[in-house]
Amino acid sequence: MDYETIITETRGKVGLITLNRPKALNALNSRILAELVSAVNGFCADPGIGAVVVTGSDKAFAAGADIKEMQAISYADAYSQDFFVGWEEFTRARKPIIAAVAGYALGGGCELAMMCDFIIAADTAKFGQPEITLGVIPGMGGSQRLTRFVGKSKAMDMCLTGRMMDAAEAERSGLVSRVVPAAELVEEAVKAAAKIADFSLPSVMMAKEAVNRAYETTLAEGLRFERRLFHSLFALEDQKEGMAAFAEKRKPNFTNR
Ligand code: CO8
Repeated sequence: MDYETIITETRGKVGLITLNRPKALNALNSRILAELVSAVNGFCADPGIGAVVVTGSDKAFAAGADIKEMQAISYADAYSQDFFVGWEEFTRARKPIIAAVAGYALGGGCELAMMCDFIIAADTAKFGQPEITLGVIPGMGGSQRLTRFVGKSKAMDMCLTGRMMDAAEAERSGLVSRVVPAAELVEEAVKAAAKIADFSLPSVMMAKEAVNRAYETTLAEGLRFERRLFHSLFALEDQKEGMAAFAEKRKPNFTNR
């Protein structure tokens, strides 16, 4: 499929999506949302793909929702169309998605990165929720996900002052999993995704589901959920293969069965 606002490619078992609205610093409009969701769904449906990387440009992962598209929207339209509800579909992807962030990840851009399973940041990355400076508040999950990532004090600071956080602070605060030199960002993210894609896909998907459950439920329920998933993995050939390979001191050959 031909896309206008993103570029898709495959690198081995990794699907790579590059946001591509350079003149608007990858501002997220309805078109980019539709294309991103379509690309992610396509990669999730492709049995040859085990993980996905979403990245932007050197200057901006994404500088937020498209302010020029949003500015004329009435309350009636925003409410009745449930404006931007489509982003929820992005979070329903079952294969892992890594955000590779360089430059600005602001507003909806920061929120998109947080919708991914983890964030690898270039040392040039800058995260922020500057919506307050526009007379609004985060609307794609920033007030909720940022608070879970970095805690109340820092999330309040970010959402109330609109200030940006650099890559080092983002790593210190738990927002990003690792920081790499900007020139190596995509290569490092694809390498991490390729490593994941080499594991057994059902166990990768269950690991993602189990970690995500930690955000949605009590500890006792989460532990029970994890244990039941763990038990179910013993029904897979990949569990037999993985453990046999360890005992036989060889590399496992997972077949996703
Ligand atoms: N929307 C639309 N266009 C943008 C955006 C944006 N978010 N960000 C940048 N652009 C455009 C600029 O208008 C400019 O276009 P033009 O050349 O036509 O004037 C071009 O990108 C380059 O930008 P700048 O000239 O401003 O570049 P600078 O290097 O000087 O500054 C900044 C870079 C600091 C990133 C600056 O562009 C900026 O502050 N951008 C806006 C950041 C922002 O406020 N983001 C939050 C947006 S609101 C949001 O994300 C809400 C999400 C929730 C929605 C949920 C709905 C339910």
